[in-house]
This record gives sequence, structure tokens and C-alpha cells, in this order.
Amino acid sequence: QQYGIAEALKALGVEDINKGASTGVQWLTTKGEEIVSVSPVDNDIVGKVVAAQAADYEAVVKKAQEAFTTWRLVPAPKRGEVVRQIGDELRKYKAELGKLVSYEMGKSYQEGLGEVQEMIDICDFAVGLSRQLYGLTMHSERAQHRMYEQYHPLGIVGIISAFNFPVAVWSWNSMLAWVCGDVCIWKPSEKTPITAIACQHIAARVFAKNNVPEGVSGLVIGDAKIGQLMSNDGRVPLVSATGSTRMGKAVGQAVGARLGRALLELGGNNAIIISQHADLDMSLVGAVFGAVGTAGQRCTTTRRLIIHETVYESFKNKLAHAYGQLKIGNPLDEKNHVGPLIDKDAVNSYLGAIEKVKKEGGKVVVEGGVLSGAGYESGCYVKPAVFEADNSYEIVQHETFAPILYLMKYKTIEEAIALQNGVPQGLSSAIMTQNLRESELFLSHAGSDCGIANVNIGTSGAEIGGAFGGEKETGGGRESGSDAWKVYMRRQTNTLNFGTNLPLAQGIKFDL
Ligand code: UN1
Repeated sequence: QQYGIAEALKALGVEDINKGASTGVQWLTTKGEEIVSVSPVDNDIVGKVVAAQAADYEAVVKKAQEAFTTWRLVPAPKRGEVVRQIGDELRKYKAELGKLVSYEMGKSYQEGLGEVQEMIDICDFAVGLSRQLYGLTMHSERAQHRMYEQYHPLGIVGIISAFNFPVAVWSWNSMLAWVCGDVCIWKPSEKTPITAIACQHIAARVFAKNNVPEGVSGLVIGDAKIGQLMSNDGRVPLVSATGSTRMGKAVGQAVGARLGRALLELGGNNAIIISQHADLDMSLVGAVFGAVGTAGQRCTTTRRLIIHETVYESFKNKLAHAYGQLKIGNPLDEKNHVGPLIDKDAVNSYLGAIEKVKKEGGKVVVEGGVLSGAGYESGCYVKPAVFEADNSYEIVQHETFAPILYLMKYKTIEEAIALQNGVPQGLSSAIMTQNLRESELFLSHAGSDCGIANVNIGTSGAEIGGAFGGEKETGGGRESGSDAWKVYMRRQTNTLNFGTNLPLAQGIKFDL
């Protein structure tokens, strides 16, 4: 291990850990299987954790239930003050945590830092929000009556997160949930347990300093069984899950069956429309970063380019040239643009997708392949690939979590929008154009059907201030900014009579 990884592990207090569950104060002696976190960067062991089992989950839920009875009574701005201190702590450890994210997950160090910055940003957002948990007041139809609504804390929020944003997704959920007066139980990806433990340490230190009750921040590291327990648990009113559509359907069905709330943030199949009115140089930056950033493992990764026929050939050539310049290698080396995929399974699905697109008739623009030799010993480094493909291909309709980009041509803007919308997923979308009619059509009711629609920006890299999530198989949930906080609270409508008699609503007469 180079690049100061040992120092980062030490600074974050995770150089010698093995327990896979925590109440925010105590670490539980878990007895499940050992999870070995292996870095895709160099195949070295990042750390080992003994997985949690049902009994550990139960212990964490019990503490969370107890904690909720007091945490919900702490004034929201005081809860915000605790979150503010977590933001400060994250600022202090930004370099170390960013490095660990890069090392355990494989994204570039710059993107690791960017991920921690998203955490800091959501802390700031949540601090402000802690004084803005507004409800509305309504005018009653009855004299001497008042109506208003309040938002009350909900209870335990279960957070299931994925390997690709191993820490930011937890923070989008937990920082909002905490200022809302909820308590959290986090089940991180088994592929990135060490970054999760690092975050738990950071939160726990701040909580201890502020006498936050034990159980406000629970962590349970384990396999899908933990997610199933959470999804079926009536004591967990909200389960927020980020990951594959397959996982999300299972969570959504289990939570739905008990009429709980599920916030689902699932797969994307994001496209950029590149119009004949686009600034092609700018489009190139958006398309390449969108397609190869995080080695194509963002839910917002650009997977399709829908290009106007008159600029198709020239843009295709620009793209092939840019791909030729990409440096693939150790993500901690800042010279490199593209790091490894998370593991060998991901490499196999990348190879499988390439085989499929070729079989379905796709034409190679930039050939893919697994890299070998010095620096690539982990076997997880692949070449970003580009194919000309048809939107109807089965593989194009499917989200492959890898740097594979499909190109297609269009004639009219209506046709481009139909192609953009013509997939089962609905997360992010973009148009590159300087033509107002086109961009407005793209953003109109007849335009993009995605949760995120951008103009002259790529599909990835959303800011935390907006609500994040998408439609269709993306699951419909919204996290992070805007009024996404409302899902973490229960709304109560209050009607108050300050008069001397009791008129009934709707003018109903009921004389006694
Ligand atoms: C994800 O991939 O699950 O918009 C989240 C982006 C990041 C978040 C991605 N802010 O690309």
C-alpha cells in the first residue's frame, strides 16, 4: 500500500477493527462470517470485519428505539448544531476519508474528495434546514378556527447504501434524518465496510461530546439478510435504499407489504442528447466525464449518447480521440483518469455486456478489454469502451455498472426525446444545445421523463441542493436537497377551535 493509505487508516481509527455492528456508543461482538475488504486498486486487504447477525440487528434496533424517545425532544436547531460539528469533523478528515474511499472503492482520489465534499455540503444544508422544518397554515372554513400542519419526527430510518458512493449516500440520509429528529440504522455495502466504520467513528466522537443518546447512529454490517430484516421490520417506518433495481424491488415490496415508507434510489440509464446546436467541445467534456468517471459506476453515469445525424461523425471522432487520451490506473495517482471496477464480478458483467452488444449488432468505436501487467495486477482495470448501438437492444435497455457508452443517431428533437425516454429507468438526462426551443421542449411536460434533466451539463455530478432521484425503475424516491426532508417526517394536520360553540365542517347540522 502506498499513497499514505496506512496513515489514513490510522488517522480514521480503522487500522485495527473487526466488529461489524455499533449502537453509536458501543461496538458489539458480532459472530457472523468474516468480511474481508479487498481493495480493487491493488488487491491488498483494506480491513476485516466480522459480520452482524439477526441478534446484533435486534440489539441495535432496541437502542435506536430507546434513543428516539429522547432525541425527538431535542430542539431541531440543537440537533442541527450536532450535525454542524460532524461537518467540521469531516472537513478535518477530508483528505484521509477521501483517500480511504478511493482505496476501498476504486474511484479517483479527486472523486473521493468530491464525495466527502458532498457530505460536508449536506451537513451545512441540514444545519440550515434545522431551523426551516416548515409546515403551512391554512384558513379554516369555520369561524374562530385555526388550521395548520406540523412535521414530527418519524422514528427509525433504515439506510441501505451501495459501494459506489460508500459514504455520501449515508450522509444525505442521516444528516437530514437527524435534524428531523429521527434515529438511523445504516447497512452499508459489504464491499465497502471500512469507510462505513470510519464514518461511524466520526459521528460517534461528535455524539459523545454532545451527550447524544446511544442508538441515534446505528451501524449493522452484514449481507442481504440484514436488509431483509430491516425491510420487514414494522419498527422501521422508513427504509431508504440505494442500489440495483433488483434489490430495490425486493425492499419496496417488503416495505410496501407492511405499508411502511420506502425511499428508493435505483438504477439509471442516462443519456445526453447532443444537438446540431450544441457546443461540441463542451459536450465532449460532459460526455467523457459522465461515461468514464468513477469507471462508469455512478447511478448517474452517462450510458447513451443520442447525437444529431449532422454532427454524428465529427462527434464520434472527437470522442474516440478523447478516449485515446484517457489514462487508466491506480486512482490514487492523480495522473490517472479512470480507476478499477469494484471487483471481478463487475469485470465479468462488463465483459458480458460487451459480448452481448456485439452479438446484437453493435459496432465498435472504442474497443474495450481487461488490462493486465504492471499496475493492473488486481484484474479489475478495464478499458472504457464505446459502441454504436440501437436503443432497442436488450443490453442497451439494461444498466451495466461499467464504462460502456452506446452511441445512436437522431433526425428530429422529438425522436431524440423519445429515445432518451425509451428505457425502463428514469434517473438523469441531459441535452447539449444552444437552441432555446430545443432546451425548453426537453424540460417541458413533453420532454425528459427523468428525475434530473440538465441543459449544457452532463448527467452525473448533481449538487446536493436539489432533490436527487428518478422515476420508473429508478424507484421514485428523492434524497438530499429541496424538500426531500419531508419523507423523513410525519405530517400532522391540526384544527383548533377557539370559539364558544362547535360548528361542524361541510355545514352539517347535528342538533342535540
Ligand atoms: C450514485 O451514484 O448513487 O450526481 C449517486 C452524482 C453524485 C451522486 C451519485 N452527486 O453523480
